[in-house]
Amino acid sequence: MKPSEAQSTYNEIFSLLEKHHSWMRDTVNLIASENVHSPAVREAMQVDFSDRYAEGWPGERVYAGTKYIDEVEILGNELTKTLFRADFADVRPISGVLANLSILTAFTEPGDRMMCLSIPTGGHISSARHRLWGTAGRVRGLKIQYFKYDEYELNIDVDATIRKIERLKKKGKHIDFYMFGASVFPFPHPITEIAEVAKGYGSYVNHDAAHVAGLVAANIFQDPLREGANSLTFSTHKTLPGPQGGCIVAHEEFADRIKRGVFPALHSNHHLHHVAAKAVAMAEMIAFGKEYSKQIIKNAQALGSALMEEGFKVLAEHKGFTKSHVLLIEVANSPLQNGRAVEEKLEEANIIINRNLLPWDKRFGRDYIRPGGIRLGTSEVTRLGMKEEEMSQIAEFMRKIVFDQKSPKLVAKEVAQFRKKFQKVHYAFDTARDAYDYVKLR
Ligand code: DSN
Repeated sequence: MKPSEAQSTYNEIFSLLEKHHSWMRDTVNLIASENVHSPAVREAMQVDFSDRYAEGWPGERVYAGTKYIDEVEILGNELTKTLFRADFADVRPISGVLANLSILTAFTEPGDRMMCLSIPTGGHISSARHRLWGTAGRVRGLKIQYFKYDEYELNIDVDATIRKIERLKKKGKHIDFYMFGASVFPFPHPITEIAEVAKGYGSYVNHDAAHVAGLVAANIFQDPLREGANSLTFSTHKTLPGPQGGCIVAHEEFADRIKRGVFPALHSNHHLHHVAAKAVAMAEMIAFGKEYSKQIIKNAQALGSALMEEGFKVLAEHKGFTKSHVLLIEVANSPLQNGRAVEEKLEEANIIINRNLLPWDKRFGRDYIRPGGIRLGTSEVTRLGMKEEEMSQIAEFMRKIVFDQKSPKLVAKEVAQFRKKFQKVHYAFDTARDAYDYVKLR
């Protein structure tokens, strides 16, 4: 490539970035694992920390030049401890998967056995088996057993799981590690009774709160460290609206091993600008997290009701659809027939959602390419200030695409018009910039 061509590609990159920002201003984003962070979090992410090294723990660094980095990281850990009511916090993991792998590295050996949720029942790929290239199976070499799952309740079946644990134990198949948490997580997991059995056998219990970290922080979903979990791993960019990244909180007795699982085992340098941004997000959540999280849940429940009224089959109606930010909807019997077709048509209409396997999809020969369901989350629309009334409007847009087969291009215009009023981030100290402003530094 000639230098002049490099310059035009360089220009094209920036043009694509600006187009993305401009598109985000017009869209309704209902991806359950995403959110929009505040201008303050964005400011913290673009500081010089991104060019520095600070391997290790504050006060025990392998590099010089870290005096301010250390102070910010200590503040980040302290804010996280306050927010999660925890003795120990480590804001260094650079993703949720690496937070999980750090814990698995600290508390398991290859060949150990882990119990978690399967992917069709909401489990995450970081917990999956060797043959699925899951992190726990393929990278850490763990054998995987699944929690028994109640497809109607959309939750772990406690009695059947305990019977399974005892049955496996009798066969000499001890479970060394329990991973609660999920990527489809509408209802709190029943940790207490299972953790009691697990701990009776000397096993370790972690809760992967990636999706629900903000709700756990606000103490309105579940409180895993008080319900029997030894530690909590999570990502910092879902219901907790920080930068992309991971985090661990735990009871003090597990701190030393966790620190070593993070460094040196899995991170050389961690991402210091993201540590700064995480610290800012934790402060925002201490101040605004309760109010924000309550509205996320109210909006998810309102969206569930509104979608039912529009003709969608929203799961778990008998329990009010959800107690978190997430909804699961069966679309296999809709005119579009599968989650992928729904995802594609809605995207054309400026509504961003994702397709999702339903617990029973495999039995109907469906896979994750064309699953029977879609998953929706209300974290981002809530951050933009939307309330229950707007959820009805969103459900109406979705009905026009999925059931009325209206032109996505026309609906896209209506969605963009609807979005005009919701351009600021709420639940933050500073909101001078709009949520999706493109900030030029060149
Ligand atoms: N894959 C993400 C999700 O959408 O749930 C979690 O990492």
